[in-house]
Amino acid sequence: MTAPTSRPPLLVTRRGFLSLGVGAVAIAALASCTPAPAWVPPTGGAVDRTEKDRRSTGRVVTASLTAAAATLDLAGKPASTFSYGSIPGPVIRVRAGDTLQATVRNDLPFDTSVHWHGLALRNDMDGVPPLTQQPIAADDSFRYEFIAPDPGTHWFHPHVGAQLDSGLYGVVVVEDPNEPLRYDDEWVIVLDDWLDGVTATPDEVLEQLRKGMGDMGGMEDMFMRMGNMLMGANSDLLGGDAGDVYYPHYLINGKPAADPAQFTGTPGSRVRIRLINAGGDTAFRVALGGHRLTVTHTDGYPVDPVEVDSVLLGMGERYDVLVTLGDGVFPFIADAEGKRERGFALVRTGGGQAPAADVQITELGEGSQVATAELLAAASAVTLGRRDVDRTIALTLTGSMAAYDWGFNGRQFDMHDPLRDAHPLTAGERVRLTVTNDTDMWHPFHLHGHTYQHTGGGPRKDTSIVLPKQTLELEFDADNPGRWMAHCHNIYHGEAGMMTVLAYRQ
Ligand SMILES: [Cu+2]
Repeated sequence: MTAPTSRPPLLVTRRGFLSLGVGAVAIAALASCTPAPAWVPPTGGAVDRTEKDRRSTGRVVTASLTAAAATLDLAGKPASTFSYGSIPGPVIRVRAGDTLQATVRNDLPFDTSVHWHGLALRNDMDGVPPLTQQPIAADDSFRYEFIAPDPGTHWFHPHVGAQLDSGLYGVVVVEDPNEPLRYDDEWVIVLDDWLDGVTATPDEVLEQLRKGMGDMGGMEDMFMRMGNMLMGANSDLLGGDAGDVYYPHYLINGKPAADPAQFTGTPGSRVRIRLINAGGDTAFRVALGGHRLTVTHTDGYPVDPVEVDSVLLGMGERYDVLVTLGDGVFPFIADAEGKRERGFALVRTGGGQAPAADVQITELGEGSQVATAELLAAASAVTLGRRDVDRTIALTLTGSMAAYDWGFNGRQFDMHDPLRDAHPLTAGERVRLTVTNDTDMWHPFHLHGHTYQHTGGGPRKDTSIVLPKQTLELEFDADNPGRWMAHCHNIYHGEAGMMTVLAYRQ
């Protein structure tokens, strides 16, 4: 074992012990008296008891997913990729309290898993190998089975490597048996940045990014493509650098702007739109030309309704909006924030000429109002009750594009030793996370297994944009024992090491 010369070695040999002096002796003694905490395992007693206590309807919904090679049609040009049978994958619908039994068959040429993003489920079904399960090997299958406790718009994707940046993603809608919203129609709209099978594979992108950019000598401010990297993508909304990966396409429900997805409806009808950002490295600012949007939910949880022109979604975030449709043909735009490109679709309720894909709309223009988490307040039914914080965990987002050494608290995560730097929790605690972004770039912070509330009456969420130099204070109740990832949902940052674990002590 090697250790930095400036610090005493962790394993103190007799010789080292004698030569290091009193301070090192004290450290060594302390280390030997503090056994590694015994963590709650992902399966067994505590996890089973928590599942048993979940409100259950007794109804079982079955789903069958096959992850396999696929071809995506990009306006007539085929792209080789992987999918769950379609892009996006299926929309799985359950009611709150139902048990979802989803069999995943792996016809991919590599290991995979399925993570159920946003669901506070039992730990052994969270889909994070090797932390919560063994990976699903090629030609093997795995059955996920869990109670889906809370209503909301959620989604699923692999939690292995950069697979999420292929076509492997789908939607889970947990319906509210006592749905308070009134609407005539519902659209699920999944946004994605696309490169697989066109410019590179996600693995090739990661390999290139890992080399780092080094010192660009000021060149990083110029807007240009360099291989799979995009330089100079800038956004005031995101506090600077908007993203670093070049994507040749931005998709709405699997369709590029050149062959736009179409949504049809009736003038005057009210539509609930469930928006999901399944991208790898792109925030989307979403608007419907000629319409205002009423934000009702984020990350599945209700907020006090707010009317806005557009909504900003970081990777992994979901927003539900209500819109009352006008009469005509309208552009639905998902601006790739800071990247000077867009996803484009059409909403048709009547006759008329379809707008061009590059149409400018006031809803995305100067002075328009954008919904971000800061603007929102949790609906009273889902606020965390007032109580004292039992534990504060400081998570600092660290690293740089130059070195591509993204991490937490200066440490890069190692999936082979996932509990190495785990932050301990005890069941029953009110926990405050202070998430500080010490980097020059925004990050979408995501916590598994729990939905926190932004302090000061903010929204309940599981994925939050953290701007450069910003600190978010997030609180949650530790009521779901197990080992849970907290990570950046920029798939390349996460893979480079911007992940950590919150683990319940036995
Ligand atoms: Cu990040």
